[in-house]
Amino acid sequence: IYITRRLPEEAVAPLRENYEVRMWSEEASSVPRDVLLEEASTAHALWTMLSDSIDRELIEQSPNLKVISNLAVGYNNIDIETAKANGIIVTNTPDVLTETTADLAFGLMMMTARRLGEAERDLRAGEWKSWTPMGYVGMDLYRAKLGIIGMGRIGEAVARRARGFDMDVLYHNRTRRHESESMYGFVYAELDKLLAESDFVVVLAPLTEETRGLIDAKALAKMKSTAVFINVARGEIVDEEALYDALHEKRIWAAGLDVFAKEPVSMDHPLLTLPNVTTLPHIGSASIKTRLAMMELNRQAIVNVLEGEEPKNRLT
Ligand code: 8YV
Repeated sequence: IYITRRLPEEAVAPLRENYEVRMWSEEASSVPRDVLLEEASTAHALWTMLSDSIDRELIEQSPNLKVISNLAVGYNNIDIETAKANGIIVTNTPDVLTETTADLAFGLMMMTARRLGEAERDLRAGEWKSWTPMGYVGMDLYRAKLGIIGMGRIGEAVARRARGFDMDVLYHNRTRRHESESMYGFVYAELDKLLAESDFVVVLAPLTEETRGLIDAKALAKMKSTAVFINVARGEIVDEEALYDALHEKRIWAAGLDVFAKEPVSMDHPLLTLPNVTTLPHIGSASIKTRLAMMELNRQAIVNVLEGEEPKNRLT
């Protein structure tokens, strides 16, 4: 079994009893490509992260591989079709991270709309010289209209939280969620209508060929000048240059980003120069309980496949 990032020993130890486990040991870096290729070429199982590109080249030169278990619900880092064609089982970690990621989405909405990061940074920098009547004024969440693009498990968990803030919820999704429409009063909208009417536009869709670049200059132009845009899904869903222009020219009010097209984001990324951008380092699922639960799912799936049993959360 090869593990591509250093994981806590408690998550890995149960595997060591019955299997030969190798793990990339550097805490602060992801495994270099050449090491990953070398390790994968003899491994029966790979425990992978979003930062690993599990592509055709890797899969085709790893003849022993039976299972790839990804520490994420998203799996856009894995060539699923090639894995399938080679009889490799791929699994992910849905459900256990839903509520934690929805909490983060709400936190980022609050941070961005009420300028919390900026306010804290200024205080720590000694900039709190006096209170000013219009200092740090932002946008309200309560009774605002929330538009959710991608109404899967996490989207719905965000929408449920919004009820506590008396928000109206619009959603756009490939398929209608009739049950939550009638149970919670969430309203389906075509994308253009959602963009035009929402005070908060939150992206929670997976990265697919359909969603890549979905939020482009045209989509941003439809949004209100007072809108707050939030992305806790994948950076590539947004055209970052178009987002920069819209924010710079104040055609939308602010953006909160937990994700970027290229991660970790480079310090000279233009979006980081804007005062109306709030950023986080991709921490949607980062609670202790959730990360350990995700690891347990991965570990169990690897054992299941290696023992000839059916794993949960099978993607191929
Ligand atoms: C990842 C995520 O778990 O689950 C996903 O798809 O984006 C995060 O929760 C995190 O980036 C670790 O890979």
